[in-house]
Amino acid sequence: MLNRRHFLSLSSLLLLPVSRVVEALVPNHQLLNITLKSEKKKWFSNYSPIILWGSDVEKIILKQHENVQIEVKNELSDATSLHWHGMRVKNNMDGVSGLTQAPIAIGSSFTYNITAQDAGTFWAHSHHNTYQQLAMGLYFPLIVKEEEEYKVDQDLLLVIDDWRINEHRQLDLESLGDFSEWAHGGRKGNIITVNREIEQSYLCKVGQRIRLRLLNAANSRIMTLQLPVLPTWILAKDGQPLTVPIKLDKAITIGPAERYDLIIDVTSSAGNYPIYEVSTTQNIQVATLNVISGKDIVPSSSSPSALPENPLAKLDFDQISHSTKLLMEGGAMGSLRQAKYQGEVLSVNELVKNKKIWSFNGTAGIDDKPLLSAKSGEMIEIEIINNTRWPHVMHMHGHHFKADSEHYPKGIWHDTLLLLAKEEATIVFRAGDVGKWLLHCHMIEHQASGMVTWIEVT
Ligand SMILES: [Cu+2]
Repeated sequence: MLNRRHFLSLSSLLLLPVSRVVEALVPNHQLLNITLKSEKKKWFSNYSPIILWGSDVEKIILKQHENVQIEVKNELSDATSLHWHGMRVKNNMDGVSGLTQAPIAIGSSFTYNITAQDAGTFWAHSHHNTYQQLAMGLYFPLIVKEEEEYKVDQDLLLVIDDWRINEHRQLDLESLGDFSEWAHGGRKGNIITVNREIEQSYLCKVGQRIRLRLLNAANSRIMTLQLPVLPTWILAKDGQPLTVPIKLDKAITIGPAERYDLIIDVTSSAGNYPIYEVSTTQNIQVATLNVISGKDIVPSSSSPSALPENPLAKLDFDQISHSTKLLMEGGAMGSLRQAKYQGEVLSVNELVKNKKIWSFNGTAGIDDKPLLSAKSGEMIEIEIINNTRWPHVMHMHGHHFKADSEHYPKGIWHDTLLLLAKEEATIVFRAGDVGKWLLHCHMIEHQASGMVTWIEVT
């Protein structure tokens, strides 16, 4: 039986305009056109629609190995660029404005040439004035389907975001750039959406096996999701399959930009099964699985099979050619006294005047020199030392790595890694394509205020 709340959310779903899901299913050089523009969402009755930044696509679905040209037209009121997070693209397609491309000016276009090397759950998001543009919603998910279909009864995608809303029920733009937040845990929103809607509900049937793709699109909120008590496994992380799916029997923590693919077996009876975000004292209901009777025969709930491996280069831990440290310092209650900024050593007071408060190896903001330079194919090891009182979520562009972190199943791949306050972790990867690859904190206010470096592959 649907209660009134769920009836409202289901009926509002039916009234939504049909948005565009671009499926590029014809291999080889298909051209997609995407327009970046503002969009209106009727989230609050009795208020004008809220205006977000987005695009004319809801998501992109590609097939593994497919090559596409994606012409991105910028109809926003600011220059921009798109980064294809987790996708192993050529460096000049990586979308980092100021490093791998000039920003796409207002009214102009840029064509990204992308080959979907790996199947999995990825996303595209702004990499220009990111702390503003990401907070305004400039992103969309990108799913690369396995060559051979991985059979489930439903494939659900939940892109979870938090938004800062003001008293007029519009995006609170005035608080963008609040430096106190930058020096602490970053910008947090006051409402949570799934797939850019409030109170999403998903219809499932008893007996179904569901692939649930989770993506944290927030600027800085580290989310902990309490899923329904149903047999659940982790199938993939950051787009890369686990060799053996691992049973999940507790809440799952997802840092900004991280993705998880889960398998959930709906073995219980009909009813509403909420998903809560429980990282704060408030338990926020973010979505509901609305389970109705179905197959009648409840599955035996056997472990799901693994996804086929993606063609990542194998790691050889005995052949590491480059070993370096990355010391994180700064932030509120930190010990940072000075740091190099644009070639000059500045005191903390002077750094703050330049909106910098975090450093990597004594440098705040991007440096002319890379953290390290390696030849394509060489093995790299970076020991990350979080000597701050804050968590950070490190994202390596263009590469997946392994890490000796205790919070994650052993031996899995990441493109984004959560490090808690004072934690250390060593990441190991093989240098990929030639170019300049960014390495930064994906709590985007931390990136903006200093936590960014890059590696050079020659
Ligand atoms: Cu950070």
